[in-house]
Amino acid sequence: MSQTVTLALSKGRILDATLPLLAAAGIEPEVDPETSRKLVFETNHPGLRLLVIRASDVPTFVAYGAADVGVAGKDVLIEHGGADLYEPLDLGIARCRLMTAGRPGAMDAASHRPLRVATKYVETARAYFARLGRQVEIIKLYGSMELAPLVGLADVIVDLVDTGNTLRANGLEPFEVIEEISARLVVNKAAQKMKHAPIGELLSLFDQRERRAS
Ligand code: PRT
Ligand code: MG
Repeated sequence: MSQTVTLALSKGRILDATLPLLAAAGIEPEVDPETSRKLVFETNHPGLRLLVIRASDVPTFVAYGAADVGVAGKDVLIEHGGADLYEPLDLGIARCRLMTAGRPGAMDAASHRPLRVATKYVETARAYFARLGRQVEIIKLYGSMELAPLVGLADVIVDLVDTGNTLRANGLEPFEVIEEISARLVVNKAAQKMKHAPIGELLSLFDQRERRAS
């Protein structure tokens, strides 16, 4: 990689799952991004630097070319729209499901009025309930969606579910799967042309790991 490639990641699950893939190829950040307050990290690979940003900002940074490549959950990509990005690789990491959930029977309780849905996935939820032909009122939240049905803010939530422990701990149950989620590699469309070789190298590095793991 003679040109520098900028890879956008987010703290938490995405970083936890991506750093081992890089490490397996001998690539290490200069300092641990999980604990550092820095936002830009050089690596021991002269052609690769990392940006560590909010998960939901990854598609935006990559779409505008502020990062060449990014790792983002399919949930975030669906909500973003994604038409302005290439999505060449399913990394198969950070898996979960985007689901509807609520108190038992909550889907049927509100049959005489629009169902109130709390979520941070406003566009995805709107499209999902439109497909079902169900009238909804969507309430945008930025986190702790599980609280909404408990305090009467919403009938149901649209949120990510992994083990289901968070739902159970709050007396909620999962209803229907909207999407199976995993982390994807996304690429800026101009960078794909301008930095074809180094981006291809990065892709094959992630791809090989995926093949060895499966
Ligand atoms: O925190 P911030 O608002 O900056 O971003 P974020 O919360 O989106 O980041 P992060 O690191 O929490 O999630 C990044 C990505 O990880 C998501 O976009 C998903 O693609 C993926 N992922 C995989 C998950 C989960 N599994 C997951 N279980 N993201 C969140 N969760 C949460 C879920 O929202 C719920 O609160 O975990 C809870 C449910 O887990 P269980 O095991 O109790 O069911
Ligand atoms: Mg979070």
